[in-house]
Amino acid sequence: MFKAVLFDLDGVITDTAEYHFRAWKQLAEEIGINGVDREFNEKLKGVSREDSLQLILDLDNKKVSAEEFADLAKRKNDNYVESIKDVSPRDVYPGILQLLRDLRTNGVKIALASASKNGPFLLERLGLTDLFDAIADPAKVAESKPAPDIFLAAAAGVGVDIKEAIGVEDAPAGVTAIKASGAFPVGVGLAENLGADIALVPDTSHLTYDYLVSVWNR
Ligand code: B16
Ligand code: MG
Repeated sequence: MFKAVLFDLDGVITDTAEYHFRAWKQLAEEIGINGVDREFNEKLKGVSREDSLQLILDLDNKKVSAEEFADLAKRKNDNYVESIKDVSPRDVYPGILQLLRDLRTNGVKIALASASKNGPFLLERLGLTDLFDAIADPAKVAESKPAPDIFLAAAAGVGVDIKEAIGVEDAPAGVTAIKASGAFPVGVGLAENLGADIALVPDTSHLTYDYLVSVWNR
């Protein structure tokens, strides 16, 4: 049996993937870059703030100074933080609270493996902090998703061998990170985005404890 579940946050626990998208789109348009649509956004999901900004600038071959780069990243984050200030427990995606409770009841460790530096703040707003045994710190890992580092840090945080852990992700970069880590990947979303070779649920209401047990034993 698996001993830990390592959760991505944005797009798995709550709908903040949408707020990230809107904040990036607004920033891009403010600097005259119009290519940040939903299709392009799939490339940004799970990717760190700095790497996301670089991908957006690359859309238009735009070069900026280090100072301007830092300023743009801050502008996006200020915008994003403003949009999540009213997040509440009602915003937890369907099925997630029950899943976390069932994992605890069954002695399975729970860790956060989010690229977001706003992760701890969001877990507080969502009322979920106490259900998590560990939160991996994205500021302390060498490489961000699609590198495996954050999932390895999350498993280490709960003292579980990565091979005995399930990773849950909504983003292509995140699925690649889980596969590279050696954890068992479970995707939330579409096969056309995440690949048809992993266990997939269309949305979190299907992400039950029994589902995880069944795919683990498949
Ligand atoms: P922040 P996840 C990721 O979170 C988001 O998917 C991605 O869009 C964002 O750029 C990244 O966190 C960094 O977030 O700017 O708040 O530090 O999906 O790994 O939970
Ligand atoms: Mg995500």
